[in-house]
Amino acid sequence: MGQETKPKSSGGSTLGFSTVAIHAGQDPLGPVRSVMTPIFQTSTYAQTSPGEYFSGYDYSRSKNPTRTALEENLAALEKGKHALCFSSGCAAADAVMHSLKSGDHVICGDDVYGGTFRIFDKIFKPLGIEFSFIDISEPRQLAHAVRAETKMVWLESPTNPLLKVTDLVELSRLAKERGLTVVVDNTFSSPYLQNPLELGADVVVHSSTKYIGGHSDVVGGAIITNDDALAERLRFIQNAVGAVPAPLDCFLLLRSTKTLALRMERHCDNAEAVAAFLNERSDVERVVYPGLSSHPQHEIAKRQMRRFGGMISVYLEGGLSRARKFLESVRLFTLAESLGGVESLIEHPAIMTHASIPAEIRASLGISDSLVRLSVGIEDIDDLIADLRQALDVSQGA
Ligand code: P1T
Repeated sequence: MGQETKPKSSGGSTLGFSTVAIHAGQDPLGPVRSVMTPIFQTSTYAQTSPGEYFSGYDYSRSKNPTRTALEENLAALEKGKHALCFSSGCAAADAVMHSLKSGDHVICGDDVYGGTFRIFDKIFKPLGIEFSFIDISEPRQLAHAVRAETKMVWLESPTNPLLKVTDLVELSRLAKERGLTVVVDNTFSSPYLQNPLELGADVVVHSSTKYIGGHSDVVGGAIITNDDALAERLRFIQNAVGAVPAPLDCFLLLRSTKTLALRMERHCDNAEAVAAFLNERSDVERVVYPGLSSHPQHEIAKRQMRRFGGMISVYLEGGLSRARKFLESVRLFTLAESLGGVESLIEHPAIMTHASIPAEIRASLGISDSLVRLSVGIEDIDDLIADLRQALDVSQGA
């Protein structure tokens, strides 16, 4: 069996998601035709004459074969032409922002990961890039925020941590009318549940630390786009700044994408059951999950997502003391930052992941002391529900 039987990428192909995940970018390589892409643990490559190298690789900050395989794989999964991998999701966001210049203006969704807000507010704002934060789940708000200097719209859908959903087709259409680049952080959906490029977005960003990695053992990021000129600029920034992932991390992520579809299906099954359970509890004030018909953008989520994901946010009755007691009482769920791994995690956004957002902004958004965020893993659902039930019971009246 030769490599020609393996799909090199999904470009224009009709292959299913898992077939692409398992094969794209991963032709058997090298003298022993290893089925798994090797970890090319090398910083440099031999040249035949100064500036001439037959492999196409000269130095691993610029390019590394394990990273190339991952980039081809992620491009195929997001239905894009170009993918660029980074050492973290924040490094990917940083590279996108470096494509702008001082004086440019960015319209950003008002609910984004705290670290993303921090890069914009504390790194790029002082360098002269301006930001307006708006509720982008109402795409028509865009018209009020646009200026002559506006270049980019940045959003998450569903958002972290409030799980707001934006109609990406409508937003992209409105942004395109004004010549704006639409960047969607697709971390919460993963490429399995939603492909923003197909919905009209220009750029997709991922923290591959989350569902793409899926095992809480790698920190990584990625950018995917169909825009040749932007990809070339980002490739330059990736090499010049150098926030690239190590070959081992690329290998681990390649291993992970092979099971992304299976994991996502189970995350969704479990999250739907957990959301239904929490929804029945009288000591839970509100459950926020795009799969519930009570979610304000449930119909949009149904249209643009394959399923509704593994993330749930809940407002508990009883304020901070109840939330704290609840978070201290879970046994299977681990109290930790991050999300998207096979194991269930739980956290308090106001104190943990979104602490870098000023308190008054958090309050106005609804990131309150009674808000708890769950990343529902792929354990047995009865065990997860039993754990939440006992922690809710124990924390009552705290
Ligand atoms: O942690 P890093 O790989 O740098 O990714 C940053 C990032 C970007 N975008 C979204 C939507 C994210 O959720 C994150 C990281 N988020 C967490 C660590 C968290 O617990 O929410």
